[in-house]
This record gives sequence, structure tokens and C-alpha cells, in this order.
Amino acid sequence: AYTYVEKQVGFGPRVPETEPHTACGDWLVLKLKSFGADITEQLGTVQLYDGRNIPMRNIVASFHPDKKNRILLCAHWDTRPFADQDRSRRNEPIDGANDGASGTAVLLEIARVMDTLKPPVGIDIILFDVEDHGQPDNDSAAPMQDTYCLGSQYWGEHPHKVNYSAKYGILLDMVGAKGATFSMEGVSMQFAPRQMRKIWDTASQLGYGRHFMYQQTHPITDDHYYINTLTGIPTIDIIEYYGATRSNFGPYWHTHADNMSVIDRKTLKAVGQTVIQVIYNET
Ligand code: AHN
Ligand code: ZN
Repeated sequence: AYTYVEKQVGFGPRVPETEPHTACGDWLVLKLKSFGADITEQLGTVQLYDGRNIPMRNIVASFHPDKKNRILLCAHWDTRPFADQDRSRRNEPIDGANDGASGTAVLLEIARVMDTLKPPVGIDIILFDVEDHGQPDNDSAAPMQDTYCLGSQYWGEHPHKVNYSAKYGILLDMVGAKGATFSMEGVSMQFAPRQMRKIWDTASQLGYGRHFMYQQTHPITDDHYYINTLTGIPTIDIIEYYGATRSNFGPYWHTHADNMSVIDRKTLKAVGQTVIQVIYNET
């Protein structure tokens, strides 16, 4: 998973409408195909907070599409085009090693494992685009709603398959930072409390209790919010979030410090191993 973070960061910031974004998207598709996935690319247009319409590319990788019993795993693969939480170079895009690349990398590694050992359920991996192009905190305009998560909003309104359904979903967001802890975030607890407990209990059993805290925190408007409200698939978010205030994420969040130096293999492993255990425990 660490090498998959490195590879994505190596393309440069994966900002929509840029060459690194296209190149990384092509690589993700190629890689997932090599692990035996059926790929559906969802191309659309979304409107940003500044009114501009831009192209969007969601990547759906399905394993054992014949199986009725399915689990949805997702992350965003785009990177934020600015560093609005930083003190310098605020208008430059970030590496997004943790915010974007980490969740995508863990899902790639899970896909690689599934190529070797067939899971007992069908799996759909969705890599959402244009998650992190939300209105910056220093914007002169009044704060607006629903400016993040444009790829997942698009998918929720136009699922890649008619009547698509899954038992539940797991979103990975900022799952690679050294010493990260994951709280029981409010939207996840509202829509999928049972799945939440099952996943946290599995992490504890595997010895990853230091990363998975049983403390409940405020709701966050992340991709899982739109999956829950638009499709009804109970979906949880494994996210490094410390509650209290809206922006209480890791100190690297939306700054240039979100680069390879914050990534720790141990955190990636704790999350990946937990999700793999949950999947293979399914019947
Ligand atoms: C907000 O910051 C409004 N929501 C969290 C979604 C997000 C941004 N996840 C990563 N970057
Ligand atoms: Zn972000």
C-alpha cells in the first residue's frame, strides 16, 4: 500500500483537468484491470463552488459481478487544488499523500489480495473523483453547502448500474498518517452503527485498538454522507478525525505537509488488514 501511495504522489497533484490527474487515472484503471476487476468508468460533468463546470471521472472496479451479496469499498483519488489551511503557498495544489492517495492505495492492495484469494462476497471498489475541490476557507463568497464530494454526489444520483445495491459500504479517508486514530464519526454512527461496531471490534481483535477509538465524534460531510442519503446503502467512514470542531483533522490537513513524510506503513496496514478481515468474515 505504501508503494501505491508513492506511485500516486509521483504523478504530481491529481487535480482535475491536469495531466497528472489523467495519467494517474489511467494507471489506476490499468492496475485494477491487472487484478482481474471489471472496470466501469463514469465520466460526467460537475459544477464547482465557483460556478465552473469541469469533467469528472469516477472509477468503479467490480470483483465477481455475478454475486448478489456485495460490499462497497471507496475512497477519493483526486487531490485538493489549493492549500487553504497552510500559511504559505496557499494557491498551490497539495501532494495529497494522505488526503486522497492513502485510501486509494489501501483499496489497490485489497484488490491485489483478492486477485490471489477469492472473497466470499462480491466487491465493488469505487474511486471517487472531485471530492476535494470544495469551497476554500479563505473564499470571499459566503459559505456554501455541498461543494465537496462532487464525484460521490454524481454517483449517488446516477449509480453506475441500474438498481445497484450493496449490503453496506466502507469509505477510507486519510488512513495513512503516522500515529493516526480513527474515531466513531457521527454520520457513520447514524446510518450504520452495527457495521461500525463490527469493524471496530475486528480492528481490536487484530491488535489495532490503538488506531480505532470507540469515542463518538461529530458528523462529517464526506463521500459516505451522500452514499447514505442518496442510495440508502449504510456506509461508514474510516477517517482520521478528532471531533470537536469541523476541521479537527491531522495537522497536515489541506496543507503542503500532506506529503510522503506523514505516511506510515503501520497505519496503512492496520486499516487494510482490518478491512480485509471484515470482507473475508462475510458469508
Ligand atoms: C469537509 O471538510 C467539509 N469535509 C471533509 C471531507 C474531506 C475533505 N475529506 C478529505 N478532505
Ligand atoms: Zn481534503
